[in-house]
Amino acid sequence: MNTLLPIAHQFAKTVTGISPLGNGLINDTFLVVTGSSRFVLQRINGKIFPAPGHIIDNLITLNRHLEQKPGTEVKLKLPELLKTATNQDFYQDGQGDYWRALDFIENTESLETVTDISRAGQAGFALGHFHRLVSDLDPLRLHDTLPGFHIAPGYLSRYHRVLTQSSVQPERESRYCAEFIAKFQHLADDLETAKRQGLLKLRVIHGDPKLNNFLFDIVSKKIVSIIDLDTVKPGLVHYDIGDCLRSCCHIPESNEFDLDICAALLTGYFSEAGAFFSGHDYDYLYAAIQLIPFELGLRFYTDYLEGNRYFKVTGPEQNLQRAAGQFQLCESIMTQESAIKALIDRLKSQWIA
Ligand code: GN1
Ligand code: MG
Repeated sequence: MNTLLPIAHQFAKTVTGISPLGNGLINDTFLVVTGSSRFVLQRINGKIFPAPGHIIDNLITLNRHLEQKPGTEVKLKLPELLKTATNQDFYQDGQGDYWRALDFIENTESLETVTDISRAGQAGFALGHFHRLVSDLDPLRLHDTLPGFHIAPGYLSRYHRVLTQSSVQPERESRYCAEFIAKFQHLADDLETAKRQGLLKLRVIHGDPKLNNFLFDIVSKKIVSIIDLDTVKPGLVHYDIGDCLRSCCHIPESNEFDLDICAALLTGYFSEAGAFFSGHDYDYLYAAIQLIPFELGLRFYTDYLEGNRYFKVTGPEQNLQRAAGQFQLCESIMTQESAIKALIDRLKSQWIA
């Protein structure tokens, strides 16, 4: 609190409380209470985001785009940047760290697991709505805030580099991860090859649409906001759909993939995105659903081998366990491949003549 107070004061005169918020693995996030309201204060992790100013530029571009959409009902309220006392969009402290403040969207909650199926439909709808709202924003107007993010072949090469330098003794769980990667590493190229071939096109993506980045209104239970916009940048919507599904369909007790949640989520998604999803987009949907948990497992495992430099951990083995969880989820997806593909075909036939 003591070290944070002068930073919070850059954004508000009276500060009555500061407490940690959420459980992000990259940035540091706090809820600041003032005499009259609350806001979110965040230190952007400058070791990971090479140009924090670009995140702020993108947020401004995005908010402006949503403000200028005549005839379109915008059902998501994105957090707005608060200015510092000197009218800046961020504050840079003595260490060179970037701090920004965002308005806190009141009367909302975020969830760690899907508590009932209608929540999954909501998440799909909200992601589809977000993609639809930005479908006419040229992705090249946005900065690439995190080069290499979701580029699976890049994560794989890094893994191979780290592996040759690692002194970690392969214990049981670690061997499972290494063997899983060796067996399925061919998956890493699926989406990037399709992108290079022009089959999948670059669009504006959220980058991190996991369940706890959606805010549900506590009364209506409808999603009213999508937060954590640091990785809004040019990319494939497939990364987003895969990421949303891997987080919503993950049954934590067993690391299995819940197909009913997947069906509800995709149905919600296509009610908004069906209009712009192309035949090729459908063709690569299963590949994305399978790839994103593989990719996240690969990222966690590589970080474990490197000594946990990227994702925050509470213990030295946490990234190893996270990795194993993602690989088990991926296995569960693979065992349900035909059912997932049948679901995709069913949805495709409703939208593509
Ligand atoms: C990171 O910090 P957080 O939790 O919002 C990561 C995501 C991962 C997620 C896994 C920029 O997001 O890609 O899916 O952890 N964000 C970045 O929990 O790497
Ligand atoms: Mg995030």
